[in-house]
Amino acid sequence: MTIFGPNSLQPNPMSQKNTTLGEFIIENQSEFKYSSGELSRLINSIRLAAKVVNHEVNKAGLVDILGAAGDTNIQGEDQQKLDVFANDAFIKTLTNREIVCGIASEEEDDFITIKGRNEKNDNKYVVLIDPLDGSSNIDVNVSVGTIFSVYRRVTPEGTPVTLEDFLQPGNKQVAAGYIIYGTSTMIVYTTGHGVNGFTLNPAIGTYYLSHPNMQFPETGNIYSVNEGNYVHFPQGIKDYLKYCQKEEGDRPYTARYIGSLVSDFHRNMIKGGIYIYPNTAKDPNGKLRLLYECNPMAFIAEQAGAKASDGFNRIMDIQPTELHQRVPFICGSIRMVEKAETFMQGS
Ligand code: AHM
Ligand code: MG
Repeated sequence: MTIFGPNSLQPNPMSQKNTTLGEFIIENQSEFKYSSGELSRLINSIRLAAKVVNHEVNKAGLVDILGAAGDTNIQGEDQQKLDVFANDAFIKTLTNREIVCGIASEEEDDFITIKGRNEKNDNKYVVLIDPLDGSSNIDVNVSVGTIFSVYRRVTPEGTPVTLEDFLQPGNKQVAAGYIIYGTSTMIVYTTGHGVNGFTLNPAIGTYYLSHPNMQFPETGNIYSVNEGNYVHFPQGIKDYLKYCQKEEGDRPYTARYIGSLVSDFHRNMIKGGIYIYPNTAKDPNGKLRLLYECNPMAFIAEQAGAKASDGFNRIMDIQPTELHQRVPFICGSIRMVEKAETFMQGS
């Protein structure tokens, strides 16, 4: 087995320097258009919470094994606890760094106000987060993730945050990323200067730059969609799926659907592919949430040369109106998303 970092037997071929996430943040913080130390503190708090959640998610595997031997009810409770655990871990870590003035989470009905040092409301950033995305996959030991999105507040410093600070379009994001708790744990993030991926060496608890300057292939042969909902899909998506399955040129494409957005996106970014969660008759706005699922993934996608759309509009240009707003989501290799859009717009 190859373990990257100081204890590795072989160097990671993609990262000859063995750069750690901490070093990378410091080396690149001048690219951040606001105060350089702020970004470091933000990403540092996220990577710390990610380690805590990673540790707990790994233990969930053990609980599953024990539970499967005798007590399935407790597994269900543990599953719920993990969602809450991840939520608490991120909120606690982000609250303690005196940089975040508000957090919105999939697990919270309303946003949380953080007052900062001396109760002054002078912190500058809001974070929107899905603490444990795809959590129904935990009890079957399949990859899950965390998704985060960061904005600079629009209301004046010194006043409590308002909904307006959270309802910003994706094109105003200053950073976004995800953590994938997979066969290895990775943080992948962007601050608007490309996308970089860092793999956790669990032996020493350090993330190493393993995937510098990640790029979506322009096209690919993977489509990821819950085809069980096919009958409820809009005609444009039905037509696009028939196109994907047609024997012609480089088609038929391969279907790959984990049911964990982070994992499906991550695979498609590396191999080339398209992820689709359309509106259906049952869910007229789709299932995925604009603010802490679609926007951050769209920012990463665009920074990696890909595209994210609702079939008609750029995801990051949609003006949000609600914290937990849902939106149809088509995201991936640019040529594939453009093709899907032509089917949507032609139908
Ligand atoms: P969640 O935030 O409740 O976990 O829901 C989001 C997840 C995505 O990760 C995944 O792509 C999708 O829901 C799967 O939905 P479905 O089971 O309807 O295919
Ligand atoms: Mg989610």
